[in-house]
Amino acid sequence: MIAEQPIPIYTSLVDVFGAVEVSFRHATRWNNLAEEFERRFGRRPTYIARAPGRVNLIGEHVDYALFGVLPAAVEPDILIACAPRPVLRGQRKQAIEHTPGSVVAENLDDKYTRQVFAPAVKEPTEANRQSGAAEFWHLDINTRELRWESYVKAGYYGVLNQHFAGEKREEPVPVDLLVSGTVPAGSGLSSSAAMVVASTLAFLVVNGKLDSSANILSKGDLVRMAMENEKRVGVNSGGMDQAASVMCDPSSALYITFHPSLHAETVPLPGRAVFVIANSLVVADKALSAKRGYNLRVVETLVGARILAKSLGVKVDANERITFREVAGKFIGERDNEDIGPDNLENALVEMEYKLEVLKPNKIVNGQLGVTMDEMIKMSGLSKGAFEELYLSWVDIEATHFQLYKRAKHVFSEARRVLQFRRTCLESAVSSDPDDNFYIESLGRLMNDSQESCSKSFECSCPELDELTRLAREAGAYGSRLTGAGWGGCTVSLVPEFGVNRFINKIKNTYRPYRYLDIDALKEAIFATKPGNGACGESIF
Ligand code: NG1
Ligand code: MG
Repeated sequence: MIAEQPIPIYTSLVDVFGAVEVSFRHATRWNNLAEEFERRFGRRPTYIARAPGRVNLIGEHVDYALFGVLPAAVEPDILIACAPRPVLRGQRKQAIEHTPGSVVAENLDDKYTRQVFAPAVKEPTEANRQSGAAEFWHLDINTRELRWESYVKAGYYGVLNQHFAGEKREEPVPVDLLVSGTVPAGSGLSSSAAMVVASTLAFLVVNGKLDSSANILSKGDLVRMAMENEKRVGVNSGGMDQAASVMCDPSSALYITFHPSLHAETVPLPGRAVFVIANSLVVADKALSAKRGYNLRVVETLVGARILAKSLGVKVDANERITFREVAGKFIGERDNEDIGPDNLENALVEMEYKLEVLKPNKIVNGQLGVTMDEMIKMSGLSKGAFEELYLSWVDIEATHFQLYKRAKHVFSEARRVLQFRRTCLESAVSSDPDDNFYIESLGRLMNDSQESCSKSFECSCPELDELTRLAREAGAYGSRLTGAGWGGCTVSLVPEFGVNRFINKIKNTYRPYRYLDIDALKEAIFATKPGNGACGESIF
């Protein structure tokens, strides 16, 4: 079980990347970071934490319906070099740098300015103390603005409250840290999860919470911590991003399931498959578009699940926000806390596709498949008050019509494509003919179908993403689709290994927004990546 494996702490770069992969480029970047740390803070770092970004190969907008997803770690990553700061004896605690657990955080990229902060001790209330739920430490995190240090603080927050909240009131050490990141921010490659994972890991180890065999942290533990920690920045993420950053393996994707609990399994990818990531350069403003985008989709899919359950005679408690995955399980007799497994699930999805018709409105007006708020409430069988409490009270959305049928059609077909993609990869791994193009072509087709469904049914694409995926297919990709939430950000294309450079050049010449980029910006906008290693740390002696 991957989730139960310990987080690897290495003592050499060869172990971090594997002997074959440790390139001059990697070694140079790690050494430069250590040297720059020494130049800025006057001593060597004791530890470097690494966490990669991720690309979702298939399975978009299905994690919050609790269906499985298939991401892979990418090579771009976040490195955090750190060391405890010595506290001089007799020093008066005037400057913030001398308070317990204070942090001086710097970033190699000078657009992210130096930050100094310290956690404050919170006196727990008696009720909290008794229930054991007390949070002893508080860190101010600005959730209204996007700030780089918020992700560093988010990781630290969880470490403070999990490891320094006991009765003996141990104090966290003051820390200096230096960040180097190559995951482009805001492009759907989850630089946020990489930062939170690396930060969580760095603060654990610099505080001696991971320094012996008695202090082993499992990959699953780190995922759960990072998921909770990232919520501190104000994002209710599904868990895919942190799991991928922590648990991925080279040459494989990760099949992550969330029902009945978090579980991950590696899925080998065909050796000749290269994934090229291309940024549409449209920046998806998640906060602004949430009302009509992400959050609206969450509501549409949750309400759709309740109506479907009702029509199938699946029992749902009055205050339960049942998901499509749970409805599918109950439909074929899955018990609580059971997982019927990929094959049974695939059969259930096929069988259920026809049942989704109940989500269509009685009257289709102007070809529109949407229902109004009143119609939707009526279909749910709930009173207006109960409906609003359950589905609208915790989220801000803006819509006159709700596309329950189209969204469900995407979720069910996408969940099935994930299972087909997984099965195709497993079959390819045991195939006797490694040169057979059948498997890689099948994977490409599934990716194209996913894009079509994201664009037409889930409506989370945009003209630039549609254009870029079309150009990718014309340039020789087996398949191409948006990755991440959509409405902007990156695409991922499956490209034959021997044609990667030609492919990239073609896109550079045909996707208009790339014409205005200089060489460095282009390198960040479009690049090939093979699945990489998940998070780890290196101790420097
Ligand atoms: P991105 O846009 O890559 O952050 C978001 C969600 C995922 C998932 C995808 C859509 C967050 C932090 N992540 O990913 O959980 O729902 O959209 O598949 O919100
Ligand atoms: Mg993110």
